[in-house]
Amino acid sequence: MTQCQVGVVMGSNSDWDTMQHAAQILQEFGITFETRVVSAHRMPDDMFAYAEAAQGRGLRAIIAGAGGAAHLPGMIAAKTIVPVLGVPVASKHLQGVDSLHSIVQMPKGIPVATFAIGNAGAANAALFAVALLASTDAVLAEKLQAFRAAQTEVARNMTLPPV
Ligand code: RP5
Repeated sequence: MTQCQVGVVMGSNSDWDTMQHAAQILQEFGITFETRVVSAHRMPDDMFAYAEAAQGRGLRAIIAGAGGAAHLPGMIAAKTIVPVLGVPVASKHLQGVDSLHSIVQMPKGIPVATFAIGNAGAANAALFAVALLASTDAVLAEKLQAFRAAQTEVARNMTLPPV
């Protein structure tokens, strides 16, 4: 396996529609990353192996997305001290509120940084990973500042329809 800065994992390939938004941001910032399906309940041994190897492989953050009883981020966090950023994927019946509660309600001692349900959460998890890496990378910090400035410009140029 090649060395990557960030791991993007998810419980199913059905999570990709959401998680691709994390991958796109990482790509935009030139972060090296890998994407994997690591299902907590269908491949628990693989999940533990991935988490246990993460630090030694040089991963600086793991973005983990899952839906429903979304135990993947918390279980990965239980097996590594690499920061885990959890993305609640929208579920069919409860629209991702179940995923959000599953990820955000970690008991004291094992944190998972939890983001919004869906695409915005996936993108923001990646931006958070960028910010983590930017704390020791001046070039990346400049890119992040430029990204923010571009957003500001877009907002400043927003117009509203006449009443
Ligand atoms: C979770 O169950 C996955 O993270 C996914 O969000 C959800 C449904 O998985 P599939 O039935 O689509 O494979 O484990």
